Amino acid sequence: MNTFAKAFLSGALLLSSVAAMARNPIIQTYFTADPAPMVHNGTVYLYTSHDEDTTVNNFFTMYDWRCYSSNDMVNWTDHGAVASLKNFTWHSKTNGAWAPQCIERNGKFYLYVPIHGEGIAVLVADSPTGPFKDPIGKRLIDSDHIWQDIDPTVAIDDDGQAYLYWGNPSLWYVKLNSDMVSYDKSIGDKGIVTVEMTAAAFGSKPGRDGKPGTTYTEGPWFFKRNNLYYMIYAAEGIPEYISYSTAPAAVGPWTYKGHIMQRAGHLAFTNHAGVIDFKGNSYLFYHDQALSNGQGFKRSVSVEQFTYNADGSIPLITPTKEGVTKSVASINPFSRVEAETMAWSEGLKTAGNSQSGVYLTQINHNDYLIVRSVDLGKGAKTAEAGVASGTQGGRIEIRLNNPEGEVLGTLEVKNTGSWQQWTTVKGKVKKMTGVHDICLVFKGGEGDLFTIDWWKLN
Ligand code: FUB
Repeated sequence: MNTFAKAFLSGALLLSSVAAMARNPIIQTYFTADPAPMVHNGTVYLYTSHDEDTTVNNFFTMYDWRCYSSNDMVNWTDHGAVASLKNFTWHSKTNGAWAPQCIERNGKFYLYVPIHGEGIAVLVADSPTGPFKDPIGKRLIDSDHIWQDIDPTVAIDDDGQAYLYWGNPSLWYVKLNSDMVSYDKSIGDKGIVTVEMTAAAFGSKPGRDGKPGTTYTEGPWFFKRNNLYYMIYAAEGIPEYISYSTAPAAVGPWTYKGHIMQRAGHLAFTNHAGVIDFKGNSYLFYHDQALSNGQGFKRSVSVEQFTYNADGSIPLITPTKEGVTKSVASINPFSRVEAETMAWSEGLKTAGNSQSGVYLTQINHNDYLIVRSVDLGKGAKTAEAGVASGTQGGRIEIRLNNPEGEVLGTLEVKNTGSWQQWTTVKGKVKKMTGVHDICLVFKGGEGDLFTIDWWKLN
């Protein structure tokens, strides 16, 4: 078991008494932060930054950006690291892959990312999960304050004008051109507009220099809903609240509206919001330090469902372990379910390559995953899974609800010759009808047992 797995396990053991119920944090295989959800074609794509398992120099240790997707808001499919600092050739940073956001325009996906200390850059892809490429070969935002150029947030207004906001502790914006990779240089300072930071706009708090300032700190999340423009942001320094302001137009003037999420026990010293409406519900994504048992440089994305007040204001939202309790769709197990699709797991990691895509790895005895809201229909007779093992193999127990639930069937996995030599294993399952949570529990001897790419019922 590697260092991460051990660290994970100690956190997981603390959580284990509630694991059967816990839905937050929503990703357990990696440390994820700075959530940026994007709704596209009935699916939520969640872009995150990624806190490495090993923190270097007691500071943010972040090399790449990850993507997850969900159709039901309780199960998340891991698409791996979709971009990294290595996507850019014009800088020399080996750390600093901070808070991203992606948006679609005319069938292309634009991923805006800060490289801490190098400013804000953009990548483009034909699919929400990449591959992403650098279309301009230089930083996007040409400013003289690149250390403060972090946390880009982007939205396209109804008239087609796209706005990119960003910044810590100031807030700037540019009007992106329709190509999404350049901006209108005719406004502001060579195209960059500095937002006026007033107490009325962002609440009042002494600045770092002791002079009057505002609560705005970083991590803006900009969007429009029902003719109101919202700016949600991390506020009030460290540890951070999440607060928000609204405006009648994309460029303001902003009016401070107060807190959305206050400080709470398992939150980290930073926080970072992403808000979406999906299938008739509203959701606030944020990050906490629950999984790392209190390590602020090892954060994890969580999500809460909430309801806007009738006047469009946002209620105070409590961070919970339960998270989203109601799925808005069910999983069809009669077509291939990716093994990296799950609501909860313990002890597992994902890996990927161009041949196999993303798969589950570091599977040890008693590790498990839970897939929620699986529609077993009229029942299945057999199950199968795509597996590989370079060692002794093991078995997959298919159980109802949780690791102690009723065993529906077992799949035996033998050595397949190598970790990339994939084969399909099959077994019988008990008939069970209706919608249930399904738990795959992995059993075997010492060490890594096998890897699993997908499973399905027949
Ligand atoms: O994740 C690195 C930085 O921490 C982000 O850019 C900020 O928003 C804060 O979450």
